[in-house]
Amino acid sequence: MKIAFCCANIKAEPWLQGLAAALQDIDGGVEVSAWEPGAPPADYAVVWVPPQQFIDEQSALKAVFNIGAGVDRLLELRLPPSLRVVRMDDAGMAVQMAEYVSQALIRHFRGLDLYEARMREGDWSYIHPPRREDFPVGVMGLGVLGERVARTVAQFEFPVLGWSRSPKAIEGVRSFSGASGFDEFLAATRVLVNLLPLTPETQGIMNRGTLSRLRAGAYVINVARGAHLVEEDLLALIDEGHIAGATLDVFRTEPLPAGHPFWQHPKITITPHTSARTLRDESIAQIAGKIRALERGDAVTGVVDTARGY
Ligand code: NDP
Ligand code: OXD
Repeated sequence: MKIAFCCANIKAEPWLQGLAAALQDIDGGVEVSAWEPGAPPADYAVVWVPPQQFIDEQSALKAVFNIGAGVDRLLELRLPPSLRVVRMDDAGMAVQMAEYVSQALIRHFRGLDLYEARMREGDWSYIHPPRREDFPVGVMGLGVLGERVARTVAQFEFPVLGWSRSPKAIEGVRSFSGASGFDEFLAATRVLVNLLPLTPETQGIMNRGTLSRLRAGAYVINVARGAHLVEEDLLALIDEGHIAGATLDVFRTEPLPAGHPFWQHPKITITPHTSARTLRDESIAQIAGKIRALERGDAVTGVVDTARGY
């Protein structure tokens, strides 16, 4: 079995060794190599933002494994309609996302930034504790990551709402779905968490129109994709006082360009697309398990519906 590794900006060697070790006992043996133009056809591919040439040349793939949860960049390529695209599902990302969103929410809710500034000035004074009921958290996208985030936040006894394409039954989460449920979801939300995939339907979904419908004093946590947010609209709504601030992990242009207003904005906390990193060992174990399942003819989870876009 041949496996081609084609991941932009990722050191190949540990992946090649890890995949070879995880599949060493497969029937007929395994050869894992970093792809180069003109390489012989592989049976499986492990990719992150591969070039179109890779897809065009590798026409015998039984499956392509995307080593991230989001497949938006991969689906920008011309893919053969029959190509099976498999994304990472969880593989250690859900717990990271839950801790990242929880810290952003709690930091805002408890006023920890303000305390930090006061402590530096030797100011030993308290902020009146806010009421949890006044901070309903709305999670857009209740998939592998969003559901985990919603359940975790519910543990802290915040009211939790969720919005997805299809209705969900998640304990402690009020579920809204589809276009018809969106307005009610927004109107009831104070802290908006975005965990949608980037698709033509969700591009720019956080804009003046939608963000204005959130409860006054809203807070935005974007951990999905930069193109979900109309950045200028967020800045304007913060200036106007409708939105209290934001924690942003993803941006329209990454790395965030020098001079971008987000770098220095006092009400915006930024991180460099790091809320849930791909974990190599967990990902290799998941990919190897799925290759074994596919070889046996079994179904695997995480297969992308390329027409739907996630
Ligand atoms: P899933 O595919 O498991 O979940 C997607 C969710 O979004 C589903 O609940 C789906 O609804 C919902 N959804 C999709 N389209 C719509 C729509 N048009 N309207 C309403 N709901 C919709 O994805 P994951 O949870 O694994 O990942 C989510 C995203 O997080 C990724 O696509 C990626 O962009 C981002 N991400 C960011 C990372 C970071 O470090 N910042 C790391 C990892 C991922 P339904 O359930 O009904 O299908
Ligand atoms: C992902 C990401 O999609 O890292 O997994 O953003």
